[in-house]
Amino acid sequence: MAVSIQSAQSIFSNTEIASAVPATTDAFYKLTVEDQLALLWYAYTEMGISITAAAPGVASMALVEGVLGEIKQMSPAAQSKTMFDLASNADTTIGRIYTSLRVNTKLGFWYELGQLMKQGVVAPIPAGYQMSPEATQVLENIKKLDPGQQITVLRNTVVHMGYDPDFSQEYGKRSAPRSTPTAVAERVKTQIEGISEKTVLSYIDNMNAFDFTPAVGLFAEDGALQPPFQKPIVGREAILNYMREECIGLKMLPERGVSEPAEDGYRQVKVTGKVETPWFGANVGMNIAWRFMLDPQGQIFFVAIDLLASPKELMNLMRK
Ligand code: ECH
Repeated sequence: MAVSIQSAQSIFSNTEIASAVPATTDAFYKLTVEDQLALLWYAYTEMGISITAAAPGVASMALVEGVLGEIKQMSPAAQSKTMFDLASNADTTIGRIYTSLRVNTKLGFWYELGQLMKQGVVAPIPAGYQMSPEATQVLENIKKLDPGQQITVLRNTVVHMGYDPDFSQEYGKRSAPRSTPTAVAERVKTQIEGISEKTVLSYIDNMNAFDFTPAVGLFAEDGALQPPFQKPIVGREAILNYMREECIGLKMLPERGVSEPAEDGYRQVKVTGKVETPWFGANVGMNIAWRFMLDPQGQIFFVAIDLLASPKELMNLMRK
């Protein structure tokens, strides 16, 4: 059977992914919007991990200063309604502006609102608000997740707020801005125990330097990248756009891996390690696996990035 993206998706199929994340996210969306907002507030404020001071730097906050200023001027009731409208995907001007923002700017926007809520400048969740038993259960489930999984749930909810007239959340529909790569002299060369494939090492080096053009050059023309819990993004152009949107400030810390021949001269490589987001820095290390399928020319035909079920999975390099 010839290698296809579909067949590559199941390499190292015994990798245990954090399926609690989509399960919790599904349960979250069954709640009322009032409960969703209250739950996010409690989850965010009680999580015990904090956003690093430098984080909003990745967020182009100038783009939302106007909207934040407008919200500050509103009555408390109008402020609550604005948040409700965003969370319920209502068609409002602010909802449309929000949808046009980059992911990091959306996160920065809610970060600022959270600060303003703490200061009492923006309406807080009403004191004594009683969440439904279902919402309390979802909150309890979130608290049991590991920090990397908790921030993934939070991020997903923020990304899906706002009003999108044509549901065009897909990559490739709008182009993301270029970034400035780290100067060559400041780059550190990655070493991964058990891995000598140049393609894999260069992938990590370029990603850590935010040098996305050469990173994408490592992919086959019709290669694919599959982010956690998502469908594969296919083709160099779409992958480049995705990286510019999602990968600024990420720190990849691969630890170990295994490499073995696959059919038709392909090679399958699994690497495990940590990834840090600029939002939480070293406060949260997400446990990650990269499952690469390299073509006979050594190009990346497919790579899946998995959020792992538990730290124990970092040691799971079984060949299956
Ligand atoms: C308040 C109450 C009202 C409602 C809301 C509130 C505010 C919430 C706030 C939430 C902030 C959340 C944040 C979450 C950040 C999460 C970041 C994550 C990043 C994961 C990245 C990974 C990267 C993997 C990849 C690799 C590759 O090799 C290829 C690319 C890629 C409380 C006011 C809403 C403020 C800041 C989870 C895993 C390794 C696939 C990207």
